[in-house]
Amino acid sequence: MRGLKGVPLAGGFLMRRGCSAGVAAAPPTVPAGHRYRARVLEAETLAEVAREVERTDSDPEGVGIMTRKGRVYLVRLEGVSLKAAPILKQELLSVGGDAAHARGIADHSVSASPAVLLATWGQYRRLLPKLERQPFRLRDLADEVDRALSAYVRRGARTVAGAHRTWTVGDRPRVMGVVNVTPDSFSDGGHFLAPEAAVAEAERQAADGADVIDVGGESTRPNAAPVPPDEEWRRVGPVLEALRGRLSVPISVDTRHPEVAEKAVAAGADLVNDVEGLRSEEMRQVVARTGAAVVVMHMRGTPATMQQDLHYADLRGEVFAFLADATDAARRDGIAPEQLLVDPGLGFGKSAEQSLELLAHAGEFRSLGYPVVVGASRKSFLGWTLGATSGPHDRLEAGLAAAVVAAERGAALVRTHDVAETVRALRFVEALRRFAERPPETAEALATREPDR
Ligand code: HH2
Repeated sequence: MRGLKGVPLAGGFLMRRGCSAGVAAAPPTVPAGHRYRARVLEAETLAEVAREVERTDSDPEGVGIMTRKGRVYLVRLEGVSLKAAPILKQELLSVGGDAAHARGIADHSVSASPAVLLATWGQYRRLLPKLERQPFRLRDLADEVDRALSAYVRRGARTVAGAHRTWTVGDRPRVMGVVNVTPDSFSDGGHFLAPEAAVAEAERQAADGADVIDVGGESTRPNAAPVPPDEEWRRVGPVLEALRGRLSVPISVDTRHPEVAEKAVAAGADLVNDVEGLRSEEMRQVVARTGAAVVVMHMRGTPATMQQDLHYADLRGEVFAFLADATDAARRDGIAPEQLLVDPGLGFGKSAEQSLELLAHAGEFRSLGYPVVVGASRKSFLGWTLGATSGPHDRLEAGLAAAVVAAERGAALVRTHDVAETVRALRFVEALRRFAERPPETAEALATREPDR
């Protein structure tokens, strides 16, 4: 490759015109300049692509057409069968995209393969109807790709349905404040064990701009001793009773015990924050019966065991599969889509590097179609980036940076102990997003923001 006299390009080379292998080029007579002002544009969303195309004074009809070509979306699939994979690749190539799959598909040494599809919005629109006419379950595959893409590009307000009220997320990054009524939580243990202290903290957080208050009675830090449900209720019950009708924002109960969740909803909680991700059938029944909203969080094992085995063959794939299966089971058990939120569970059975990977890719979980919650506040993976001696209270700035990254990736709700600071940091993200996503002017281009059915 070097012999091509190329310019390094992130692992590859761009060939200079007029150069051939092994032949030295004549030195340029004039220094390379910027006659055309060549500038690589940053356009993440289709709206941004449309605005850039518009600014060439392009024909309005052309804006829509070109916007669909302006950004490649990568979609990963698991378990594509030996029979389906070659057809999928062929159909993608026929519309100008491509698909990666295992080498073993060619020589039939594997029976199934993961796949990564690479195509523009317009290419997917042409691909999906073609796949619908194909055998080997490619119709189902097309439907799932369609749903994932539509969910991923969807931005803007949506309603969450709680037990006693509905509220809005997605219009701007929102904040879930944490109040731990525990003696042993890793960062605020013992501060709010007295009900009056917990109620005052909840009121303070609401005044500071929290959009939801999450009240918990059991620490789920690594190796925490489990708390029996009756003890957990003794802690959170009086706080929830006292808060009933006192706050204008919804209340969440952070519990993995169905009996606590049920009593909490009866005492006014709107949302159940289940760190066990609705693994318990009884919990799914409580949520379905009470109509509570629910955060489905990924955790391996229990807080007592979760840090014992940190090996994942495919971290993001495993977390995604868990959340997909858990939300599918929830829907089968009568929980409505508007009740569901998902959370990759940073720090829950993950190393520091793994939590960073999940945070960096938090936007992928939007493909599931539910609002994404991210909790990084004061966690040890933040400390890991700062050096071994840092404690939970040295992590404010890193926690704010993590909140900003999560919101930028499209998290709807950021869970934090530092409400006032996080609200201020996320106002900035909101301003940035509103600017970046100003709708394009032409109606045709606007239409490209929506799935093109
Ligand atoms: N993190 C903690 C607890 N609950 N819930 C969701 N949905 N996401 C999280 O990341 C999350 C959570 C851990 O933090 P904290 O409650 O402050 O600590 P402790 O479990 O020690 O009480």
